[in-house]
Amino acid sequence: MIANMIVLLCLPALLMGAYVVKSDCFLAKDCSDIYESGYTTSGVYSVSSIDGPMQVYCEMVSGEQNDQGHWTVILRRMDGEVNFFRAWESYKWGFGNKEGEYWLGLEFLHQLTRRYQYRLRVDLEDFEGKKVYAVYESFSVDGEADGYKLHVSGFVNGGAGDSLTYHNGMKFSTFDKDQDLSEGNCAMKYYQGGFWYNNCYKTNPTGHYLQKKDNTATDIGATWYYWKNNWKSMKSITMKIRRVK
Ligand SMILES: [Ca+2]
Repeated sequence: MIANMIVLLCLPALLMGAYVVKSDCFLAKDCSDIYESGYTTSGVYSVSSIDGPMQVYCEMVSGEQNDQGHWTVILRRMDGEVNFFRAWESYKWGFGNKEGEYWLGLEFLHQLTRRYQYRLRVDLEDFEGKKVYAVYESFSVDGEADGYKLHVSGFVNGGAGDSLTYHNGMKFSTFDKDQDLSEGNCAMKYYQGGFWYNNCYKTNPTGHYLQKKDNTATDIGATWYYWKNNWKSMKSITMKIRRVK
């Protein structure tokens, strides 16, 4: 309610520790807009959504690990503080803590990527501190009527290998909404969370957060097959997008 008032007043404001950035009375649609408005520090900012202002973490840093920066983070795992075993409605609208672990929400992803072209970057870190990444030059998500189907293409290898193309064209699935290509329910079988499961996955970034390597916990971790197979859970996973047009 306060945030809506701020939009009506059309004044920059500090809102609960998050910067609300506007240009010509419009709330930013993503972190690129915020960056171009002169806010170049990584942190939580507010962007517009069909529900009004929504908080998101912006990675503004430039450099090798983040190339041009101004990424809009759509998923982050880093400490296991947030439970990702959630129902369809949670994955639709998003959940978690924007300062820590969260899922931004399928509806927001659809609204953004139906209007503009986006690139996706996945950053991975293992418990030994090694970091790799994968880039997909094109990323979009269909609407709910089409199951929030994923479209990714244009893989660029940053050492991680390509675990996401296997999920291209898949609808999103949760434990209470099975749209995968498995005879069973991938989200239930691995009792993890939600993802664009196929039969079932080559990456499961919403899987259980395992504090360290655990060979007894095959297939339940937050994994990326073509880097660490399906039994080494990541220390951190970040999926983030940046507008290219
Ligand atoms: Ca199924």
